[in-house]
Amino acid sequence: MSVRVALIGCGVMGADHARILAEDVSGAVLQVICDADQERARQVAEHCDTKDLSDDAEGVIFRKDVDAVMIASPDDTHVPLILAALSAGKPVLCEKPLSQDSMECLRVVEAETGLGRRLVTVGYMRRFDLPYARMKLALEDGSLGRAVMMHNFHRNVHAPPSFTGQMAITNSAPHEFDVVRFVLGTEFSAVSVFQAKCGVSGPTGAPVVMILETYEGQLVTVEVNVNAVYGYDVRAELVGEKGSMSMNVPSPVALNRDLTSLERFPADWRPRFHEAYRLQNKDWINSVLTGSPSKIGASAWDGYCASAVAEASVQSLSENRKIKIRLAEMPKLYRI
Ligand code: ISE
Repeated sequence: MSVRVALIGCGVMGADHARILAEDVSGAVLQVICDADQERARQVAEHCDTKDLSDDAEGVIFRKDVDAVMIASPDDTHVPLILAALSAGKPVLCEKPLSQDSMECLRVVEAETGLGRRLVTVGYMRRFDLPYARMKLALEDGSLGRAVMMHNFHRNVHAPPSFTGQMAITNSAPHEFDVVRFVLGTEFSAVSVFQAKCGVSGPTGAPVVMILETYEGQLVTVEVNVNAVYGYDVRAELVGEKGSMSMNVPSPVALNRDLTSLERFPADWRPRFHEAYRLQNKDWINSVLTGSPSKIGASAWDGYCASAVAEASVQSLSENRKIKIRLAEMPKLYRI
């Protein structure tokens, strides 16, 4: 049995998802690739041996020969397309963020709750990244003791010119907001945000540091620097009462020669998280085949939480004060 997938959006992420589905995930068939830029869609389709192209996003969602929908189109199209997929009763994997507006995220939560079954997965793929999974396991098996703090570093080489300083918070940091919730298994209660002063930032914004508190009394730091220049460097250290766990990144190997130890940083997130994307997409196809929601993949509720924390963080930065994070009540559908 296979899952016929409609892919909507084949920019950087969509093209990567297309290749992963076509080459790395058995049980998935790329039934149709949809993009406003038909030439771009044709190139991706050719590479993935997909016959059918379209520029009608809503149309492909309702096609009878489409079983599931993958959304990798611009952020502001995510919620309308997810709502269409829900009205068609089709499972959907949508790239992060669910929406930059937490109230808009709640529209998806409400629609899915009304359906009474979970069909939405949000592409916070770090849940499938081995180092984060090992941290979660170290808390579950007691080897670290109770979690006390988690320090997170999220550094991009350069952000695109369109990337304002706030997008370091609304576009990049939601990865940490989600994966820290996943690892610690708790919610954030407050956030304080600070921004450095540095010349290199320009319109894309200087580095930001967020200090988050959890309802369990833990402290979480998140540094996002979208102009780190030296490499794509994403890592974390989890501190427990019995010890700590840090990540050996960027590379699983170091080349040692000429009195030097060399590790290379990737230029962007795709090499660093290739395996996480593959596992996420494989897990999603399996959940569609079995009809039971993933135990790891981020739900619409998780997508709402990440966006709500991002909004509070933007408010903290602009008002230069600590902001309490107040979430809506979690519907029963999302209680595992
Ligand atoms: C980008 O959208 C991603 O999702 C990457 O994983 C993240 O590292 C990058 O900062 C974001 O801009």
